[in-house]
Amino acid sequence: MARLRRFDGTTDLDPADVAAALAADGACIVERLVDTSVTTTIRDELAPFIDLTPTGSDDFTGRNTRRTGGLVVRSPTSRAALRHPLVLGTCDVVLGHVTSYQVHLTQAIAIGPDSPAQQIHRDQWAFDFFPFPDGYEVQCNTIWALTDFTEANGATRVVPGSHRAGADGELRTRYELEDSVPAEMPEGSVLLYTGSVFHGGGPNTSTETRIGMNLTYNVGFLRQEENQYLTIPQETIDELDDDLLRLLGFRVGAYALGYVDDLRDPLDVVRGRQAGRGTMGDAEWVSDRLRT
Ligand SMILES: O=C(O)CCC(=O)C(=O)O
Ligand SMILES: [Fe+2]
Repeated sequence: MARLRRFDGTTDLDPADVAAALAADGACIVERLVDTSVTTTIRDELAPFIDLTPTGSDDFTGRNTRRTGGLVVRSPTSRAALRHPLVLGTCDVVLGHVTSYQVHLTQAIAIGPDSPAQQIHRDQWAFDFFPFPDGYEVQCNTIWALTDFTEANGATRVVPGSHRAGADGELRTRYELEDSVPAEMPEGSVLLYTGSVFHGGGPNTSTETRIGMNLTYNVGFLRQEENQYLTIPQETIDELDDDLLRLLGFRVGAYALGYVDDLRDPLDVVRGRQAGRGTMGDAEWVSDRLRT
């Protein structure tokens, strides 16, 4: 069984190397990318919300797993992870074939003791199982270890190389737990993986709760899984800078996706600015395409 490639997050890393590992295997691990003081703060900020989150209602979401969203609102410290330069640099490469990408979802996943494994899946199945061409990535994803991830406590399971297994369809039940390896990593590390690689939450046979922070990104022409416009209240919007809001989807994707009324930029709308003549997305790129 192939192992996952590992990088030392305490050294200076080139996003191109991380992206190359994703192209080769569909997933890789960057160990200790943030200090445990950061993950401790995020855990503390989220604890009251995780406590109030109900457990999942089916096997896929996990009947003893709590999925807590809205992390940009609930954990100010998670915002730095969301825009970590190594992660965004990797997204720039993995999703470099599109005009823009955005945050897809933010979710703390707390897998409680005695949880069975989640079904092995591709995250891109969320798009109604559309069979994206092999090699065409629509998502670049992370799971940050907010606790240590061990095989026993439910470390994410990944099938290295399965991102190139072919387009979807009959593949749906192709991989089982035995085909996967556990993404064991110390707290503060991050697992990066594509939307195409087969993976799933591992079985938690321990007495601890495993907490991961799933921060994912998708191409600007697809819908976001977590609706950021209704998740982030105006008070929080007012605290965030323009770049982070754009990353969260407060922008026009491609040429014209997501504008407001008279072709206004969503960022102008939430900032209370009157737009001039309407802002299109990547107009130059589109006019080039129209010419050729
Ligand atoms: O919790 C995990 O380790 C993975 C969860 C997952 O893959 C999912 O919910 O899509
Ligand atoms: Fe997943």
